[in-house]
Amino acid sequence: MKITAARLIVCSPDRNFVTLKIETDSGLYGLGDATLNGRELAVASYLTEHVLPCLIGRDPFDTEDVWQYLYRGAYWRRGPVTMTAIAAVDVALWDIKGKALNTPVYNLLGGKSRGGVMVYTHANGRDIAEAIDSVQQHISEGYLAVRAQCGVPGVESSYGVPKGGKPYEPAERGLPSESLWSTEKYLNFVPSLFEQVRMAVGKDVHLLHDVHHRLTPIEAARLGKSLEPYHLFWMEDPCPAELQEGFELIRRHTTTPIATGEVFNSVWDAHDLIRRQWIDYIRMTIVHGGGITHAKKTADFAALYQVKTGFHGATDLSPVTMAAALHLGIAIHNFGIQEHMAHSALTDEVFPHQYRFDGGYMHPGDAPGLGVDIDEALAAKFPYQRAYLPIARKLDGTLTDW
Ligand code: EZ4
Ligand code: CO
Repeated sequence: MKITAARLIVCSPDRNFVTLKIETDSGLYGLGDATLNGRELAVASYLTEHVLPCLIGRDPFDTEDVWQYLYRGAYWRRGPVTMTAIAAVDVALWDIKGKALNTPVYNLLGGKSRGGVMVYTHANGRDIAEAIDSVQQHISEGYLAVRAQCGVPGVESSYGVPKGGKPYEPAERGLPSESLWSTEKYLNFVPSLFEQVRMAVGKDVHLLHDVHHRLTPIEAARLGKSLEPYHLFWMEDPCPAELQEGFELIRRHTTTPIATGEVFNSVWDAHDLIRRQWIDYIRMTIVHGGGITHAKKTADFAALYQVKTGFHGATDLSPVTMAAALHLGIAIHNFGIQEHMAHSALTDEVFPHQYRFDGGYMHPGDAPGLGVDIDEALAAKFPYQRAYLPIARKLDGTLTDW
């Protein structure tokens, strides 16, 4: 089999998505997600100008060789733009491979290690009462694990809290909006949030929380310690993770489990975090971390150190990435949990898919390949619109991590 064509579909059904379609001389095609939230066209250009011309004539079964060709062969390596571009190609090739062999991709990755993929979803509220309602709402939908975020008194527009009654969406059209941040107010508030949520929902529900890179290691250590009585499933991204050894300090002080890595793009970003056992869950996602080929290797490396996966799964990861994550998640032994922030009905219509939610678990479905398609005619009705993630400033105006 040979690759005959490769092109991008850039669309915005409620939010921007960049999708790669690779066609072959067999008539089969594969889809890959190339969405990098707020920097979409950089990846699109990297693919169109530099990668796609090199794919024509290659055998789509050669996922390892194509991956090395795009990684080592570029000389310049790693970084979110490059690794998202490589991921798009890699995932599209796995999709083709599954279709050609008439089997779901999970069968090429080890088969099923479990009956379903446990997912967590997002609950949020402007105040604690609303947050508790939101957690309970998701429990009644069948979720076994829920992430709780809440407005912090005295801090305008906290991370994860929706504006104006709309579902929370991490990117907004127009130029970047600004939000304010106070570590002091946050640290004083969050323990009371989880005290009340835990009291309301009982012991069995898995509760998670995303700190979104906003603390220093010693502040994160304090937070982790103060949350211990409420037995969180994890504390996510407690601090910016460029400084991997910063996590050693957090670890020394708290038994609250730690998840990090949604902004990572290769195993090298998490190499020390994993081999030193400074984290419990690695969140690097398939779309930003070099595709299924590299995510599988990263998961296998993490397994040696009893670190599990907890892949990023917000709405800026398209249904193609969600499907890929579910195929990998059901196959690997050290799967931990999968994030599931539901896409809008319009996004789901543009990307018809086989995966489904049932009683707290998701299943990738049994269609050959990934089981996701794209309705190109519908996608064309929703052209790309520039959008950005917000930025954050401290109360005195200093730019800080969003
Ligand atoms: O801010 O996906 O855990 N989920 C998250 C997300 C991220 C966005 C960034 O594009 O942290 O809400
Ligand atoms: Co996060």
